[in-house]
Amino acid sequence: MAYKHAVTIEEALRSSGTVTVKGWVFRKRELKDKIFVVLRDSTGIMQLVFSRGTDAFYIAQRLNIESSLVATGVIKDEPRAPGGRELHVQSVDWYYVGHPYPINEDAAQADSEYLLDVRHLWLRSRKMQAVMKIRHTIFGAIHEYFRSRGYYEVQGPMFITAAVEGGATLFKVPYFDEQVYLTQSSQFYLEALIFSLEKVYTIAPSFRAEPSRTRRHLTEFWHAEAEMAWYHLDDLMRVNEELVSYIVSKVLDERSEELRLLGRKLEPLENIKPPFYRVSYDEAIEMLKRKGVKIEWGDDLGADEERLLTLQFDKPIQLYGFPEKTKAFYHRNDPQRPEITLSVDVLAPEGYGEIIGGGERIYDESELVSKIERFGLNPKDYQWYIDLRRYGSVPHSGFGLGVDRVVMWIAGLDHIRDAVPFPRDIRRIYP
Ligand code: NSS
Repeated sequence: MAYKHAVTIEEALRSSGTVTVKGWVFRKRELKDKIFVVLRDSTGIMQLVFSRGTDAFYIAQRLNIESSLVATGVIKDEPRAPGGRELHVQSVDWYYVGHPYPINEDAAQADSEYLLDVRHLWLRSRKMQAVMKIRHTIFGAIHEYFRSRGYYEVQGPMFITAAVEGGATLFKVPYFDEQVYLTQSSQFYLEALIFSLEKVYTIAPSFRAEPSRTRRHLTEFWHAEAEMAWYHLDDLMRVNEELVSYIVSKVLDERSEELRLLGRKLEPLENIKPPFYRVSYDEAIEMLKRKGVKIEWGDDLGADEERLLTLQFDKPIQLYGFPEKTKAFYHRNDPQRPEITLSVDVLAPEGYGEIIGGGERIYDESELVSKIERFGLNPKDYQWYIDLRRYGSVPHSGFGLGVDRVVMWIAGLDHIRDAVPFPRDIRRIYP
């Protein structure tokens, strides 16, 4: 085939002489005797020049934006072209004339609902391409972090029978003659696995029937969760700040060009190193009151309160010690102060807010049963989870990191939808 010996645009920009490139028409400008086509592939963009009188010129005339082609020509220096070089095309070896493209990238931001309708095409944009590359690096960094520190990768089921994070956001699914749910978190399954493997992690989808459309909620999101035997709250906070710092440093190393393309400021990211600020829930409530927020001890913090808090710090905050009733039943209460839990959320800076939720788990059987009852739940629904505490239970801790939220923060996006190739929320399940 014509494209067997083609090189990537990145390689073409570094080579000289005759080369073959393949890709898609990103821009096209037609003059009297020349056609300039900016070609894009997964590695970059490059200018192609077609001259009147050649067969290639008449093919180029017919190409619409996003039409595809393979072309051979000679590389020349051209300071005005992207990358400082251009390809003077001698032949078009293969091409496919697309319909007129329904997106004009220069005017693209105008209607984001439209861009969501044509998301399957908008993924070709420079912006989404950059976001997806950053996302790729973030997923890789999470795997590297855990695998290089003795964690085993495990998988929990997606069909489940009892709520982890409360019943309100469960998706019901018909399952033969029964009704089951889609998982909100793999946590309980990870807890079962620590008694075998001690330190485990998973990256999997979680599903929540979030009834409102916000900038940071999806109905299907990617959840990186870890669970560690013998770890206490302090050990957990160390893992949180190490993991988040590792992810950020990887993105800075590998994706600075993509961050620049997105207009992301780098200084706030360069600052992300352990230790993070540790702020107790009690202190946070006092800070918010001083800022004039109407809030009482015992209230949950929403996006607005989190935003206010993060804007006072130049690094993430580890917010710990939430009141019992603001957190799910499995959180271990502080033996010194039973009204609060040994829980911690990590809030990303610059207003982004919660990216991690976690804490110590109740490991004592009777303590767990009485808390399940205190929360108005039925211990029968949690039989196997309670059973874990009947045979050699140990102190343990774990957390869940919302990967899409981390992508949103690191890429500096306004909306979580743009962190995901095919976002799902209450009003959107297409394409
Ligand atoms: O509800 S969490 O705070 N905690 C859990 O699910 C625990 N069971 C995790 C664990 O300890 N293994 O969710 C964890 C994170 C949260 O901080 C967000 O970053 C993210 O998951 N999250 C979401 N991201 C996007 N959309 C939605 N709806 C969403 N819900 C949580």
